Amino acid sequence: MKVLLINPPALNTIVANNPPLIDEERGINPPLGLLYLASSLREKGIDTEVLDTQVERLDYEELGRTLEGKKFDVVGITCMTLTLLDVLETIKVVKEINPHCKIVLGGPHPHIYPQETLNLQGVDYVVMGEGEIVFPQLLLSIREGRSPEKIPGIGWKENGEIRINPFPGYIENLDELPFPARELTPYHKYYSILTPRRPVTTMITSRGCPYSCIFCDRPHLGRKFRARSAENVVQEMEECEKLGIKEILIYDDTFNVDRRRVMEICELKKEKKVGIHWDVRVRVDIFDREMARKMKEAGCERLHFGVEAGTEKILKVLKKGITLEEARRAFQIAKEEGLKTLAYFMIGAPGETREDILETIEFALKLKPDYTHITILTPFPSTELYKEGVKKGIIPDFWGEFAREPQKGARIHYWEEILTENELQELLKYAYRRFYLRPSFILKEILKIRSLHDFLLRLKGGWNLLTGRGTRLRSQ
Ligand code: B12
Repeated sequence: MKVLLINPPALNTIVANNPPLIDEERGINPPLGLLYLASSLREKGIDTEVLDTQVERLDYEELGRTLEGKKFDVVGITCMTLTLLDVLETIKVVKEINPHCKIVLGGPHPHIYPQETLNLQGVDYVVMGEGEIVFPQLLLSIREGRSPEKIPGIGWKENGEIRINPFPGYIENLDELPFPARELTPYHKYYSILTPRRPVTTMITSRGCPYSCIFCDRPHLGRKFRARSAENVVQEMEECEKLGIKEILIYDDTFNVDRRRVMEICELKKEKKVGIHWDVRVRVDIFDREMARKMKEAGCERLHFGVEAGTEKILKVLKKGITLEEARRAFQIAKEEGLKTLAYFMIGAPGETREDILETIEFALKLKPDYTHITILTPFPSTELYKEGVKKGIIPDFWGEFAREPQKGARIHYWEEILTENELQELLKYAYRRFYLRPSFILKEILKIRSLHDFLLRLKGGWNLLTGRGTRLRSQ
């Protein structure tokens, strides 16, 4: 049995009020979830290939031509709510070339909407939650022509009826998982605009987040913080270094939940002389000077902090659980210890006025981060914000609608109780101009240019800022 795992093209992705650079211009990241699956399948002797259409820059015609030369019995596709249109287009191409192959979808979207996803044309199975344990079991049942009725978290169609097995829960010991099979993708091609070092890769050292921000939900990975040991993390870093990778972007929801583990990772990395650079996402309230020092000594380059708002009032509404003072302190420490910073903010929260947003913009400027990423608060499916909005009638159940009938031009609904979407768009543009068109920032960026590619990306970003492009849905 031959399995092909596909990261679909990002040609119809619904982009929720992005900053001036759209995803692909910010860099191309490996499809980490698929690489985890690939190594688990290979460990079980299942012949597996990964096709990352994004790094190969394939459109649908080229995808078709690439598939014509391949043999495969099962195709697994990773699926987010905002990438669903591309997933469906990919299924069409796959089924045209190989009508008998089975299509399996996994990722956040089928986890949230298993029933709706199974109702879509061409979808044979969905896998909820993490796929490393159950996907190999599903493949075995497909090979043997058995119904997957005993495999937890699997959804499928039987005699025209949709069946969904209860969700299995999360993988407890992440150290038991084999490292992602980076060698199955052209790993030398991944890059990020945040760093001149190439190639980059991504990594996950923990799964799950115990905090309760109303705007965020990752139900496919859960709320319980599950962390890999320092030994396991540093060993993977070492392997990345051996592959010639120059920087690792660590995508844990919150890297510093367990302080002791952070210290151990940094110490062990230094001790084993693993020199590779890295960056992480951390919370301001559980960050301190000693942690910053250790991270810097261990080759950490950049810290991403979710600050979200510049007023205590909105921080409370968002249930972020941090204060402005904690944010100020964290940025000061990071800067003093020589770490670069990226601050995330959002505008358009429930109860937020124009004055609140202007205060947030001023606060963002005062923190003096190296980069700022601001978005209009997007109610993502299954978040507390989304559920509240639908319950109160402030937004329709538009993601539910989209999950049932995915159509191009689908519109994201924002929290328009006080400010309209247009007003929020204008404020967003204003915020970006205030931050990125400061002479001090422009000069710093010019000094960072290392290549023509770098220069062109930055030029494009600047142009988008001036013209306001990139702040709208890409599918419209
Ligand atoms: C890194 C990351 C990115 C990276 C890389 C994405 C990638 N290809 O991996 C970048 C920056 C490119 C990115 C972009 C986007 N992202 Co993103 N991203 C993440 C992040 C932080 C980590 C993903 C990750 O590596 N997880 C670790 C691995 C192990 O988990 P996983 O990928 O989910 O895979 C596991 C399971 O889901 C499952 N699985 C996944 N695919 C499949 C397929 C099969 C066949 C099977 C059986 C199982 C399976 O098994 C895997 C192994 O356990 C998550 C948040 C999170 N904590 O997950 C958001 C997240 C997935 N992103 C999200 C979004 C919205 C986006 C964008 C649409 C944002 C936008 N532009 O507006 C774009 C879409 C880009 C695109 N067209 O592909 C949302 C998705 C929400 C949703 N309901 O769908 C998340 C959950 C964040 C959030 N807001 O809550 N993202």
